[in-house]
Amino acid sequence: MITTDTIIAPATAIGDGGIAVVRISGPQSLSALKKYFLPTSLTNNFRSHQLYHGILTDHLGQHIDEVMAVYMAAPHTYTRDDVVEIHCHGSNQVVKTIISLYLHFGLRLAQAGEFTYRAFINGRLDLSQAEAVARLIAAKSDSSRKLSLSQVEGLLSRTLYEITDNLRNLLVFLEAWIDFPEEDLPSEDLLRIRNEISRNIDQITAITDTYNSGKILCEGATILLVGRPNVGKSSLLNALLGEERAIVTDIPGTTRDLLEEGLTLSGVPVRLIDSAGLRDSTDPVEVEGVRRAKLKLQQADLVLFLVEGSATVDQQDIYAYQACHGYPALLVKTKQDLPQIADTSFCNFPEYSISTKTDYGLDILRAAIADFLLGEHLASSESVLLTEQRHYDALIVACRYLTNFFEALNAEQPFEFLVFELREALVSLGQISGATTSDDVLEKIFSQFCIGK
Ligand SMILES: Nc1nc2c(ncn2[C@@H]2O[C@H](COP(=O)(O)OP(=O)(O)OP(=O)(O)O)[C@@H](O)[C@H]2O)c(=O)[nH]1
Ligand SMILES: [Mg+2]
Repeated sequence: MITTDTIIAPATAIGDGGIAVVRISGPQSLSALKKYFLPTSLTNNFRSHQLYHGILTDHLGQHIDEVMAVYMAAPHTYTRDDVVEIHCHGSNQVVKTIISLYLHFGLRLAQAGEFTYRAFINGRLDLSQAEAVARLIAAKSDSSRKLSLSQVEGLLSRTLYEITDNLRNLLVFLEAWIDFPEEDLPSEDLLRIRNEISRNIDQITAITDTYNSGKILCEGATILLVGRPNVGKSSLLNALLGEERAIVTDIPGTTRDLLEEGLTLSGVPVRLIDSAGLRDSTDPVEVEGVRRAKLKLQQADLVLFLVEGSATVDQQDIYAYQACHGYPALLVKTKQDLPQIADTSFCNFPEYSISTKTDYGLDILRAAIADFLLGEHLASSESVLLTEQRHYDALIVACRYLTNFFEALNAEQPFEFLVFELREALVSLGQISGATTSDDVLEKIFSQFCIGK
């Protein structure tokens, strides 16, 4: 991708709005602005980072729109190149006219993510930060926003930079020793290297351990409500949602299909799925509902297995229990407002009692779900939480090379072997920051951005 020409794109979403912003980046930014923008102050000497009011005209001097414009001189800009932003009225037609005016002038329409790509190439962001920008734009929950922002601000990058820096120093040190094959490494150096590598392995493992939680906080967890007909699954869905979303009746077999709703439970974004009551039915609609519910079990991050506290446990409960067995699950005893007679000793999931009539136990259940899904990572917005599969994979590979290194060191293998493992670990870590990422991977990552970012 060429990175030295001047690009233009709408920076705000297509559609009607109060204002829209057109962004220009590259060496011709200022001359492009001066060519068609007539500031009310009649200045021709635009001060950087100052907003000017004026009229944008076309090449015949015809008014296009009354706008505000800002010129931002490199390097204190998003792309680190000269940037101009034109704030016009938020009409598609105005934006289109401005863009075609400047395409005619000689600017190029930016590709998706190209502004951020320039920020990356110019060293303003590393690759993991650029990816977090895309996540931030797409964030659908508050936790996802917070996590993405902390990554844009460099929380993960800084931690990985520290590790990379340490490994690089070790590499230089060991490479120097290769030139003296007849000499042994002093024992204090050996000890130091061993300690440092094992500390780095621990640091990386601590980060990879957060991947599940990070993914849940960013993308949300899937929770499936399971139990025999009439236990109160749809009632629980409604209670957690705070609205009468699902049909509730006292007729067993009311819910036939999967019903999915998004909500936030104690700060954790979840997709709650109500399902058909599990039982061995002959009704073809119900059979299909049960089949779908069982299929969903495999994708659930957590299963809520419901048993009616006010009824004796029967064969259908056992049938439903067997379907949930082996999946991460909590037992929820329902209808606590009625006399409790269910003997749940057949089930070894952690047990909670609720009533959707009195709201008894719902807060405790919410907290238990959040705790189950995130555990120790629940309140740790200050620490690194991994959200990208790509980062996770690279860290796992890096960790493997470091473990090989550690073993080779203990086995007193030649320095050449040690150096090889260390170099490979650094290549893997560099894939996260973008230092060693191949062009096609870069292209794939940036093409997922929206136009104008
Ligand atoms: N007393 C009492 N009744 C409840 C409670 N929760 C649900 N019920 C009643 O139990 C019946 C069944 O509730 P649903 O929520 O439809 O049960 P379900 O598990 O979705 O049933 P299916 O869709 O048929 O599988 C309804 O009559 C509800 O009013 C509760 O906490 N206390
Ligand atoms: Mg139901």
